[in-house]
Amino acid sequence: MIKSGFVSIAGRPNAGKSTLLNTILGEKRAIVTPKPQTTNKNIQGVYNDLRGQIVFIDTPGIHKPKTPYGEYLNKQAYQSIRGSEVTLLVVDASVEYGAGDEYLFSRLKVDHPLIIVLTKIDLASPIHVQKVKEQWTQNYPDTPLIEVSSVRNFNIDALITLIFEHLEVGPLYFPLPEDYAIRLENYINEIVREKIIMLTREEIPYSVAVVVDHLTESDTKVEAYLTIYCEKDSQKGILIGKGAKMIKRIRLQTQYELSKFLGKDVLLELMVKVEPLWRSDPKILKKLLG
Ligand SMILES: Nc1nc2c(ncn2[C@@H]2O[C@H](COP(=O)(O)OP(=O)(O)OP(=O)(O)O)[C@@H](O)[C@H]2O)c(=O)[nH]1
Ligand SMILES: [Mg+2]
Repeated sequence: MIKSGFVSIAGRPNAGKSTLLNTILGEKRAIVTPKPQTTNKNIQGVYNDLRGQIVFIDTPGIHKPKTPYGEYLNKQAYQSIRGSEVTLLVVDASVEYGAGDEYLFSRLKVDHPLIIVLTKIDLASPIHVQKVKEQWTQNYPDTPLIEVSSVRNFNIDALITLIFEHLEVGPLYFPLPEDYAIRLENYINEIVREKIIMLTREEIPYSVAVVVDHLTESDTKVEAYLTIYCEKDSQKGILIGKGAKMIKRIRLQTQYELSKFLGKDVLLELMVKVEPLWRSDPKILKKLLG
């Protein structure tokens, strides 16, 4: 099992909700225009990564209704919010706080975690963003607030991390992408390589190949056995280090980073092997390149 949950994207018309969804998904799921009331029904978009699954619901903008149609739009949004585990309150940080925001604030009732997302910060001065921020912090003290720009893809990863912090382990609502297991392997592999590059001298990084030999994953733990192939005994010596200190540092730093990202315990076994011709060894290349 993984972390999962429904997350509503709510806010005033034209705030930038659909653009945020599209940026998160990396595809055009919801239409976007400069006009308010572009989204007229709840739109679902499923986000998967190694930490879990988020089912986003992009909702119509909440506004003071003047027609039955307007009431219908608001109702769609309220319905989605009621059924969510987390709600993102998307605020256009480039415009002044006004009556529309007050209306939204008076109507929005959530019985679950709320995250305030100030968006379009690429259009506003830092002073203006600060003013909007202060107003919303006053409205919702002790509520997490994050500044993003969908157009610039700024802070979107941090927003996803923040959402996962508020989600619990839950069911899988939609099948995971077929390459999920490979993605996890690749990710572990990348982090090990990053630590090797950061911790060892120049010649080492280009001489090594990291292969995940075995991987198991449960709700709370990831265990993996990896082999680091290098070309010479001297390189093996550097990778292991005096008293095995280097390999321990590589392992501990990788475990720390992975477990922070995945929200699980991570246990790694790292082996260093000399394989002068690993670049030509079909077995290693197959493991490396799939
Ligand atoms: N510069 C900039 N423009 C943005 C950003 N996010 C959204 N926009 C623009 O803001 C306008 C409204 O965006 P939408 O995503 O349609 O807003 P919405 O909240 O879904 O609007 P409704 O569906 O009508 O409620 C569009 O012109 C977007 O291109 C951003 O981060 N930066
Ligand atoms: Mg929209």
